[in-house]
Amino acid sequence: VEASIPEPQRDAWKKHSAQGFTTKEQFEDETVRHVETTLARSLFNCDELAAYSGASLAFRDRLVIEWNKTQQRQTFADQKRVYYLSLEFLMGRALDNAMLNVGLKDVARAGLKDLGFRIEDVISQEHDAALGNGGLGRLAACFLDSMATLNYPAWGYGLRYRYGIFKQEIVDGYQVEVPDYWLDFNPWEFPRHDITVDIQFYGHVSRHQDEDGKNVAVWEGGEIVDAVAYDVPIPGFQTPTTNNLRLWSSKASKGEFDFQKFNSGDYEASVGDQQRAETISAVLYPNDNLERGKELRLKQQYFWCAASLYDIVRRFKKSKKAWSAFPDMVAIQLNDTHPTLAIVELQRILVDLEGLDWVEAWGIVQNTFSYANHTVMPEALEKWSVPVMQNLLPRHLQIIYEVNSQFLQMVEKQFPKDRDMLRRVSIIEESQPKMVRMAYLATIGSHKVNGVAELHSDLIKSTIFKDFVEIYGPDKFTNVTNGITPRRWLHQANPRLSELIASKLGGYEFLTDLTKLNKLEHFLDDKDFKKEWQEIKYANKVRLAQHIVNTTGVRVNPKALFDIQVKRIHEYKRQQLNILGVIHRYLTIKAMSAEERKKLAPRVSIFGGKAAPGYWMAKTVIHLVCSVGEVVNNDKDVGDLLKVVYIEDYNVSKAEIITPASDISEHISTAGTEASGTSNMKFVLNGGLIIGTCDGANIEITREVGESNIFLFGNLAEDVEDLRHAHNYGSFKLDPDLAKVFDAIKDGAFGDANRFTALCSSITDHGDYYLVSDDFNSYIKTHALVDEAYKDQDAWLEKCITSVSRMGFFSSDRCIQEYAEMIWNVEPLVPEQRNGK
Ligand code: GPV
Repeated sequence: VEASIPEPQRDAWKKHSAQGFTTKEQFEDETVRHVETTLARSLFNCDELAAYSGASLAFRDRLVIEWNKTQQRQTFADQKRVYYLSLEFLMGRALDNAMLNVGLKDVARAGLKDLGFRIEDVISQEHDAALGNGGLGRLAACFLDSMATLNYPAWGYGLRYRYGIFKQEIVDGYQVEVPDYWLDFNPWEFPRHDITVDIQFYGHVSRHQDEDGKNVAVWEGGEIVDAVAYDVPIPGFQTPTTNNLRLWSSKASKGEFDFQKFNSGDYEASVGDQQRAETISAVLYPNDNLERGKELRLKQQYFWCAASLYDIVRRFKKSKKAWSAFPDMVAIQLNDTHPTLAIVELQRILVDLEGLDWVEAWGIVQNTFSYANHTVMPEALEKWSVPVMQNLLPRHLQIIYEVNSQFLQMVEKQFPKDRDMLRRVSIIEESQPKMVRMAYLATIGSHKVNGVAELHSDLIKSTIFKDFVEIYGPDKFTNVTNGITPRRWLHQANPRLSELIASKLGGYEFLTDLTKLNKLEHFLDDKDFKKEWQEIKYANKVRLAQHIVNTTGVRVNPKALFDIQVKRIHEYKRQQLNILGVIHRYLTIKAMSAEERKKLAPRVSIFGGKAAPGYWMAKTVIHLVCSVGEVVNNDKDVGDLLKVVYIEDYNVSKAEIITPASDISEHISTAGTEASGTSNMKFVLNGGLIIGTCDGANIEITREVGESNIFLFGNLAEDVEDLRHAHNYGSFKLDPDLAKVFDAIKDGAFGDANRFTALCSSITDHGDYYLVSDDFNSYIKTHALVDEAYKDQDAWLEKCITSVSRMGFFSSDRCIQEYAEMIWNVEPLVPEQRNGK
């Protein structure tokens, strides 16, 4: 308040208030000004990167103006806000998105042309913001877009990793990881050096009497690290609302920076301390669907939770409301269990620092938090060792024990004498060492828990949270099926398709109400429309083919059927099933007569995705794909009938090129393992069909688009357990077609067979946990159906258009509305539209 300009000077201030550009002339003014002054370059020294920088700074100015106004408006409105806590935000590029969201891409295109640049070249200068691994991080990014677009007062909180997900290079058919230093020039973040929070680690807990004679816990000693805020503006689409993503960066605390060492000349040791502090936010853990329990990861989690909670509580305290009003002003959404310590931290703040009574504080905590679960796979469920937590966060461990003790007392009253129930639901697993089960803590500390697709939400209720459904009743558990933002995944990635749709529907309303796509079904007989649709798909395939030849040297025929699987490499996602199927196709082609080959539809099998650096089996799958490509692509017998390519370094900006170019995409996880999947939605929204299992959101996609418009295969989730049991205790019978594929591999058809022994034997000798053999026949047969269907291009096109028209449900806007109404209980804050919008 002391920093605000006195009343008499405010008019002068307002007169000079920044406006930002709206016309082409102004855009050029601003861009050139930034190139010449902010960047200190000139027209003799302006490459595409400088043009990108200048244009970005011009757009950034516009965003910042609305961002400031949005924050003022939200503060003034004094209503409930959402805080979305996620360790990952996979944002991708910002400039293209900013241009489209503020509705000035055409202005920028014309302006850049005047200045001597092509907009596409300028946009592609930007380095992806890749602070995430896969679906979980990208979901967070889609949610930010939807929350801003729907005018919800919402903040994202995350970590500002110095190194995001590694860059993948494929060298001699193997994945090589290269560090991704992305912060060299990042115009989209604002350091807030004035917003710094002290974060404590280690130390011990002692007990003191306060003035009222109350016994309070005091956490003392240990070390302090500073959290510095970096803010990123998140513009909504066609609305002035511009929300904030706050990312915390770690730094040695000023108080802690060891001046003793510094002054005594031990400069190196003192710098070493600095670097140790900075390690906390240095690197994103590159595991997807896997937790490894490393102490540094726990440090990251607490650092980020404590800084975010401090910020949220400080904002609440400014409103001078009673603590009981906290859940009326604050909804905190936990993206998986990674931020579960926020629950404990809020309880600590309320009880230890603010002096609330335990029970009242715990009520506030439960009403504030909600938790979204993203997997049932045991290896991905977070557990932290009690000794590790005891050392790093002694007071938090005490609080967890107290929460557990009160919870177990409640359970014991409800289920007297059920010792096994108490053992099963305890937050503390009685293992060696003892472990804190974070999913249970998150469930107990939240008022709602949701899964991310219907099947997944049902599965968590019958497996990991079965006992908790008995204890709390079914209403605590709910489903919110994932979605994707149509702005990035249709309008930005596939501008021509978006434009064609708009021309038929009479405008772009479908981008903010995706259910409007259903009107497309009226144009199934419109020949010109269908022709243009097909031309757009073809152009998108040509663009991808160009990318493939540029990056791999392999020439693929854009008239062939493009069959794409791009996602993190994981055994449960079954890229191994895909490549084994490709080998089967290759062997089949080799055995055919020239006549038979003529009848075959040419295919391009496209793979992409990163393997966690320590995931040896996943890396072997990449190597097998590359090795098969090496053989198949150079086999004269095969020619265009089959090509196999691995696209290096799959990320958000590559996805924007790949997604619009599929004829069919693969979503073929073992039933019951993929919580939802979101790339399935992206591909169908872009006019591609799916081959998939009855898993995750595939099931709901089938319900929406109709069974005749999707290629489903394989065993059902309900049968998986029995099949696995039969593998282990009955006799395992390898599928005969798959056996032939393994024979070819073992014969060295794709190079040294030893490199693939473990991959093959995981299926043939070690229980085939992911049911590759069980689903193989069904998979092959379904691919034959795909081939057949593709021959009738007219019918195929009709399937595609019909599917797109029925994808309205999968907008992340619908998701956010469900969260807002069912879980967060927040209202949008709709701004007055300016400039006659
Ligand atoms: I747990 N997911 C992810 O990307 N990383 C993780 O560590 C975990 C889950 C994914 C699921 O695998 C997808 O099925 C889901 O669509 C996505 O989270 C978003 O909910």
